[in-house]
Amino acid sequence: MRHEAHCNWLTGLKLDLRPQLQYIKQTMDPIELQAETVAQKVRHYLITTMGRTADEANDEEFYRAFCTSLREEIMINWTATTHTLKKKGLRKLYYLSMEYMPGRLFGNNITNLNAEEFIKRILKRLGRDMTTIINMEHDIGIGNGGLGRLASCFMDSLATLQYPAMGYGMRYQYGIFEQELICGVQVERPDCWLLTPNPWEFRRDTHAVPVQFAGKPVKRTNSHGDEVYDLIDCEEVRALPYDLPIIGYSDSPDFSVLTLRLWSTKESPRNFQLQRYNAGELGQASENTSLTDVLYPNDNHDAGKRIRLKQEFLLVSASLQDIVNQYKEVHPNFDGFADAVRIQINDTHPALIIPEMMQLLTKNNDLPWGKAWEIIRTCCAYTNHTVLKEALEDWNAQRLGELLPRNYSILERMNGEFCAEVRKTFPGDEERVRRMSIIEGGQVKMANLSIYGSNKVNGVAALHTEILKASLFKDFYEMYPDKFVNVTNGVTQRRWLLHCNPLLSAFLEKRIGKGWITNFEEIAKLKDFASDPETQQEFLAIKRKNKERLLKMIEEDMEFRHGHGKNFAEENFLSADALFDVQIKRIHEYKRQLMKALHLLMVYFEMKENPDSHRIQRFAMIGGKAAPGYHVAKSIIRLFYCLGRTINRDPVVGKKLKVIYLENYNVSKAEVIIPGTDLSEQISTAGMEASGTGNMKFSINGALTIATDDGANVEMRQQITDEWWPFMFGASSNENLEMRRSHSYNPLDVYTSEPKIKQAVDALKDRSLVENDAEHESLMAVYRSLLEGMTPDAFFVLNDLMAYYETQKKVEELYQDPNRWAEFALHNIAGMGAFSADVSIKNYAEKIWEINPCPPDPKELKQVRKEYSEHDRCRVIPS
Ligand code: F58
Repeated sequence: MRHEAHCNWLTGLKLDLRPQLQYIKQTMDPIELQAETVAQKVRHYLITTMGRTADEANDEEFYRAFCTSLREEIMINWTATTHTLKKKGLRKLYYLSMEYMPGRLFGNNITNLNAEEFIKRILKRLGRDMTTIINMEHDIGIGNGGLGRLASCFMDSLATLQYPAMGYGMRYQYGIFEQELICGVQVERPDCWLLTPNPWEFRRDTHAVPVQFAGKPVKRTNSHGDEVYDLIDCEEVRALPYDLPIIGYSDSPDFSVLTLRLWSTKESPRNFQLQRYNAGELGQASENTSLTDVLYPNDNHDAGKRIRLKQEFLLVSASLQDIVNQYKEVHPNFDGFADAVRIQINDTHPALIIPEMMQLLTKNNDLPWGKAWEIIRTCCAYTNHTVLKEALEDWNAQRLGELLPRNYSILERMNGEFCAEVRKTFPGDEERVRRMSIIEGGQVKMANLSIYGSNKVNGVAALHTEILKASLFKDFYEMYPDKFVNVTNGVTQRRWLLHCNPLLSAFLEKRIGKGWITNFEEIAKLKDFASDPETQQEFLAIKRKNKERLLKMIEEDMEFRHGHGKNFAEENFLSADALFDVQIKRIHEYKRQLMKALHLLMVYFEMKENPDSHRIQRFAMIGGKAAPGYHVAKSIIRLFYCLGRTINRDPVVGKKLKVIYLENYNVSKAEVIIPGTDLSEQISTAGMEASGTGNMKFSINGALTIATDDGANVEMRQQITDEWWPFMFGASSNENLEMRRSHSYNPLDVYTSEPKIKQAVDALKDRSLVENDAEHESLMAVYRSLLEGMTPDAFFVLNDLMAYYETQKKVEELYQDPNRWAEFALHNIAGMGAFSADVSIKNYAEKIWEINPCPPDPKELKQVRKEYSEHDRCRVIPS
């Protein structure tokens, strides 16, 4: 019978499963039967792709065979979604980002397919443990932090909401470095996420495209008289894409699967430059094969490096060619391009798409400059993620001219036209022209280019967008007020609640159903339960379990890294009774991890004097990576190490206060840390954190937030309401702005007038925390950043420290009343409906892209299913 003959589509080999299936059919229910079919497929892949039987395969091999089986379910919908988008020819969004942070895919894919229970059954049949198998996957960290993780949350929402969209990025061989702490010193190790084959990626040789660098431009004119340039003697690099499927959440089998296309120059042997090698230039010979090797590990800082510029152009040029190729498959000319294509520039890193599009339209496709410009300005939109001046991208004009001569000529012409436009709008204001110019002082200003070339510019939280309009991009706002819009960030509740916190998800389902999974505004229904003591007790019990899970994870991680998990736990942990006080994010002075450290010192000194001065136990955890060249940030990490050593070993204080550093913080660790947190630390210098997204993840997992009124904290407070937002403190962004403008702040005043602060700061230099000169030097660097130099304490740490200290007292007080604490936490969760990435994406879709959902066409699905042949199907979702 057709259904019983198992045909292996990979090899054409016939596997006859009739005897097994007949036996199974008689003895099992249909779900068990399906589970056995998948289990059989896993065994099958183990043999056909690895030559291993199920009993001998190790966990990694097993993980890969399992994913390969699961993939089959996805491939049908992926093919059907792609066909539908192509056939319908609707407007499509292309999200361009140099960074993504998908984390692990396997577990999340299972969640989005709604298949946990089923997968557990299969693994049980195969005698394997789900957590062990899930942990076999490398965490994909091809980004630095918030910006990259936001891009991944957005991909999840785009797929779930079934928008016509595609993501482009870079397949860095080495993602964000692995952080190892050796006696508190950060050591960066390569992140070898591609050590074993990645079962989720598909190499697409047929979509490879050439990207050209350097060379001599030869001028000619197009048929409209516009100057265009052919390149001779240039370097041509082959960009090869690898596709990752992004599975939209659904409880039906008709889910969408979108494509995240990542470019690589690695696996194209012709990118090796033999002539250079023969000339003895070994490094340069392999420059292009290694172009996509390494992610630049700076967050909120522009490195200005040549290879980075090449990477950015590679993303831009390859993606644009790919977009145009897709367009041309269904359109005869460019008349419909502006209508069909939307390109989101994720920060300025892909902004060279603006001149590159001009070059492609005017030269390759003979469009007049004016028309091409209209198209560009209609298609492109730009998201800004920072107000920090040092993070704004400027490229050395000469370098850009040498590497991308044609783009540079185009930029010069664009800049000429732009400056003329500014002069026309603001006659006689040459200073303004200078400030707004795209090329100025030998630098190309990428933000200025991005604003000029975009249809819309958005900030990532209301306060941030206001700051852009009022200061950073004030000139531009005055010229193009309608361009500026706000789209507040959000996170996907699928990964950051449903997947990472199964206990809390079940708790929610019991009370408010499952609607929140795809419509997070429904989370507001939880308010009705917030004052119910039984609900509070259940919430507290779940929190405790998640805290225990977190302790176990840290212990196992310490055992794995340093071989001393148990000893480490005994010396450095407090139990789940303690307040779990967590700050996890990149280490940066504006994020003020230093304020956390100084507060811990203040508490330490108080407890030393009087052990009963603090009534609760506090377990402080800090995690995050420092940019490799950011010395003060690395010194702050070392300070935490010294603090932990001093405090944790103290026979008296150590019973109530402990401090640990969570090594190598990444997405999969966040999935365990966040549900196990009581207190979320969001304490940036007001006005400096564009939005924050960690703040949202903690809050939806039932942590209370201690926060300055910065970034999206402001809107969280408004939504949750001041009544349930008890731990706000510190100077406002306007106050900080004013202090900076008037140079009125002097940290020495605070230091001398507040004895508690003086005592904590003095500990940085009096050697009481250190064991050697190197540690002393690090702590002195921190000390000097606070009190010495041209702008001491540029991030106003000491200015807010007393307020922070007082607010932490309120935290301790509330924590002593668990039910009341739970009531606050429940109100905090309930107030978070607006901070789903779904909401952000709907806002982008309405305000910026003007796109509509497009689910896979049922006819396409049927057709693909038929072609795949039902009988060979590895059904993961029970039909
Ligand atoms: C972050 N930026 C913001 N940049 O700091 C954060 O407030 C915001 O929530 C998040 O974006 C999402 O909007 C950020 O992560 C980077 O890491 C860049 C990487 C490339 C170099 C420049 C910084």
